[in-house]
Amino acid sequence: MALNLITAGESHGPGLTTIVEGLPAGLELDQELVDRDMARRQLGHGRGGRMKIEKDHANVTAGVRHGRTLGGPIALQVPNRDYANWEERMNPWPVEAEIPEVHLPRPGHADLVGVQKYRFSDVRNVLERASARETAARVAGGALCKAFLAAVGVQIRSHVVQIGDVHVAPRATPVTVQDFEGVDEDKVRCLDPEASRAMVSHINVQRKANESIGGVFEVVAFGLVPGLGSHVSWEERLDGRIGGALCSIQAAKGVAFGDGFDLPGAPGSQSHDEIFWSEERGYFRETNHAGGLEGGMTTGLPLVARVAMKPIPTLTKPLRSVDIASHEPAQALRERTDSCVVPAAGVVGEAMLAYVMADAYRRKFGGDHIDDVRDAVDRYVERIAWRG
Ligand code: EPS
Repeated sequence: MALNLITAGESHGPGLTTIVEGLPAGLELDQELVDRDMARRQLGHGRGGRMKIEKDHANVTAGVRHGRTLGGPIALQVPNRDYANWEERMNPWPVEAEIPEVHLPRPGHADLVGVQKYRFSDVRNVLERASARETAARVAGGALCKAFLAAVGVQIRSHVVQIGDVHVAPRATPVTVQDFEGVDEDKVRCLDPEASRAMVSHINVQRKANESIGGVFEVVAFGLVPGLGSHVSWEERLDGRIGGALCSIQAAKGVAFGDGFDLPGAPGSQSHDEIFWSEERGYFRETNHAGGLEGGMTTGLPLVARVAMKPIPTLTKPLRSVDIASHEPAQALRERTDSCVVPAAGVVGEAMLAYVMADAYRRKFGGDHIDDVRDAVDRYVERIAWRG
């Protein structure tokens, strides 16, 4: 049994829809938890005017009864408050008014290639769906995946480790779930207060200079059992599945697991996690260079992924482009925009990792009711004598 997560919706259309198919029946859900993640995604220093308009809330319209899943597809609706201001321009049906087309593609956005590929003359037909507004729908669905994972003892957290050229200080000890207490209160969702202050002022300086700002977030899953995913075929290797899901986030340009891009420069003897066994702990490791993945499978150590985000491509001082109607040089479309979305992207990363890991649990353990899933996990944990 695989899990599917589908989103639909345009940034300034009537709303976003998410369908999550494949969760077991009997799973307890909490509206609060969904809306909390929706609100967390709207946080972060560097967001623009749109976040003052939206206050995201997901209405469940299918698949749940009295707070428990029924085993069928679950549908979530997230209305776009801003639609009230776009009703003519984004109406699903023809309108009387003359709606001018957008002809100025932004370098770095889907705009130009999208109109070429889909035979459009109006860039808006592309940008509305390409917009990172769609991540609100992913987060709504991801919250359901997180609820499923929590029921089998898995927690997912994220934090920002770099904004522009400002990095967090290297940690003396590996990050734990407890370290994330209060991370959402920090303006850039960073665990290092000194780096956080420097990140905020970097955003302020760059924003004043009409720049957008990229960075890196880290997303961590705690409590996974060893052996999710598989080495037997490339499609089942979790490095690929997780990497694909995280790189599908708008503006994501790279993913690294564990020591990632530092590994090529390290000697082999310091790149792997030696194996130990004791009566008390069973198999254990003292390091996690691999970021919790070996041979495309979870090792049972925290799964640690870092995602590099490019500076977002809508700029308040636009780059050079071409008018697609006249082919004359022109400045790219200038729209209301965010300047830095890395803190929010971390929450989206949680949703994507939650989706892939929930899918991995569904594939490995099956089960029509959540208690069947729990029983199957318990039996497996007992068989491999995993102590967590
Ligand atoms: C986005 C542009 C901005 C962002 C939007 C993503 O929207 P607008 O054009 O309406 O100002 O605010 O993100 C969201 C609306 C959101 O909910 O995250 C883009 O071009 O990707």
